[in-house]
Amino acid sequence: MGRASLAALDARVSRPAYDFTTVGAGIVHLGVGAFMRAHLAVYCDDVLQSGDNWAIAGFSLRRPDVCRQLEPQDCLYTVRVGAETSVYRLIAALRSIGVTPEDPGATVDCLASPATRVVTITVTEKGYCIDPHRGGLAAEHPDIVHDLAHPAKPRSLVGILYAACRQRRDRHTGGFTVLSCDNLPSNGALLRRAVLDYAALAGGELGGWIERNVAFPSSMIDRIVPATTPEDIANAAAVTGVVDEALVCTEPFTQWVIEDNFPHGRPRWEDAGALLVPDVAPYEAAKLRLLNGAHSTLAYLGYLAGYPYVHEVMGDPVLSGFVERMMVREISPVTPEPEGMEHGDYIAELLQRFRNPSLQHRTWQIAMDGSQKLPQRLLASIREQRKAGGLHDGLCVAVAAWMRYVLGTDEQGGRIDVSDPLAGTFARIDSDCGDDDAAIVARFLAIDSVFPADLAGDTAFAATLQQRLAELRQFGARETARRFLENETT
Ligand code: CS2
Repeated sequence: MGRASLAALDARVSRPAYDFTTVGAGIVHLGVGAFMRAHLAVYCDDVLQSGDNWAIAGFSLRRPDVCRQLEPQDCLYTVRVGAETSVYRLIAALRSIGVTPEDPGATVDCLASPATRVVTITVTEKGYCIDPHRGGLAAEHPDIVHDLAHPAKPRSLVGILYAACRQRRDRHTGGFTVLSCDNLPSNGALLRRAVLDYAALAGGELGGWIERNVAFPSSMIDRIVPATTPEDIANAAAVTGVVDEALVCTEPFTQWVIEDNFPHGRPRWEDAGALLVPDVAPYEAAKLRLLNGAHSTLAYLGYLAGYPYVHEVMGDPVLSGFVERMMVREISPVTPEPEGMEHGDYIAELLQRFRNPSLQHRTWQIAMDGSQKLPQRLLASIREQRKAGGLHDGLCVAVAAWMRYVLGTDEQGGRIDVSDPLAGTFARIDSDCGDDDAAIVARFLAIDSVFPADLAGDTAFAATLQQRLAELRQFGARETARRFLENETT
C-alpha cells in the first residue's frame, strides 16, 4: 500500500475523489489507534470529499507500531466495513504521522502551529491521568510527575496539551479547540479540568489564558473496531490486490455526537453524518452505560465461560439473556433517553451489533483496562439504583465477574493475561487473600480510583458482591447467570 501501488488497487476499493497531496492539515490527532482510523478519519475523509479542506496530522503518544505501518504507506490505508459483503475504502485524510516519545518537541510544535485549529483525541481512558471520582488530575500519576519536572519533554496527554498552549500563548498564535473522543462521561469538561489542574501545579499565568482561549467540547463516539488480525490483512489483500499493514475492520454502524463549541472553526462534520448538539451528556451516558456497560459484562462473563469472541457469548442464550435483562431492567431505568434514541430500539440494535459474527471482537480485548472503565460503565448505574432502591443484582454479578477475571485464573485453572494499569494490585489481592471472598471484596472496594466512597462503605453492597463472587467461583460464570435468570423470574 502506498501512492505507488494505487494503480494496482482493485476497482472495488472506493477511493478519494479529492487530491490528497495538496490538502492542509487543520486537525492534529493524538492517539492514532484502530478506532480513530475506522471512525474519526472516515468522517474527515467524507468532509474532504465534500471540498472542506481539513486533513489530519496524527501522533501516537506511546508505541511506534502504527507509525511504522503507516509511514511506508504514505499514511494511506483501507477500511473494511462488514464481512461477506464487505466494502473496502481507501482513506487519505491522515496526512502525516509521528511518534511523540521519539520527539515530543515535534508534537508540541505541530499542535502550536497557526494551521492547527482543532485537536482530536483518542488515547483511551487511562491516557487522561484523572481521578475518576474527584474528576480532577491525578497529580501523583508518574507521567504527570515526569512532565512537571521535564516540561520540554512531556509524555502525558495533559502535559503535551499544556506545552502546546504555552507555545501558542508565547508566540501569539491564538487558541484552538480540543475535542476528546474517548469513552468517558463529560470527556471535554474532564479534560479541561485536568489541563487547568496541571496549569495550577505548574504555576504561572497560563491557566487563565487556557480558560479564555481553548475550548473543550465533549463528544460521544461509537463504532465497534476489533483489533486487525494477520488473517484480515491476507483476506483484504486477496480482494484489493494490495497488502495493507494498517488495515482496519469495522461494522456498518457509526455514530458521532459532538458538542457544537468550536470558536476557532471546525470541519463540516455534519455533512458526514455527525450530530452537532448543544449538550452531549445524555448521549454519552446512554452509550457508556448501555453499550459499554453491556460490552464489559459480556467480556468478563464470556471470557470466564470460555468464549473468545463477543458474538459467541451472544450465541449463548443464557449469557445474552442475562445481559439483555440487565440492560432493560437495571440500566435503562436510570439512564437518560436522548432525543432520537428510544431505549427499547437502542438496546435491540446494540444486541444485534454484538451478535455480528464478522466482527471477531475478542472478549479479552474489551476486558482490558477494566479499572478505568468500571466506574462509568457499571458503577454509575449501580449507584443510582441503590439511591432509588431499584434493581441492580445483575450489575453486581458483572462487577463480581470483573473481580473474578482480574484475580487472574480462569475456570479451568489457567492464567489470564490481565492487561490493566492496576494488574499489580490485583495480583497482590490474589496472593494475599487466597479463597477468602470477604477479604477479596474488601480489598477491591478499598481501591478508591475504582469505587467511590459511598459504594466502598456500603456493607450491603459488599455482601452482595461477596455472595456473587462465591457463586462465580463455585458454579462458574454461565451457571451463575442461569441461576440469576431463574431466581429473578420466580
Ligand atoms: C469496548 C469499546 O473495548 C471496549 O472497551 O467496549 O471499545 C467499544 O467497542 C466502543 O466504545 C464502541 O463504540
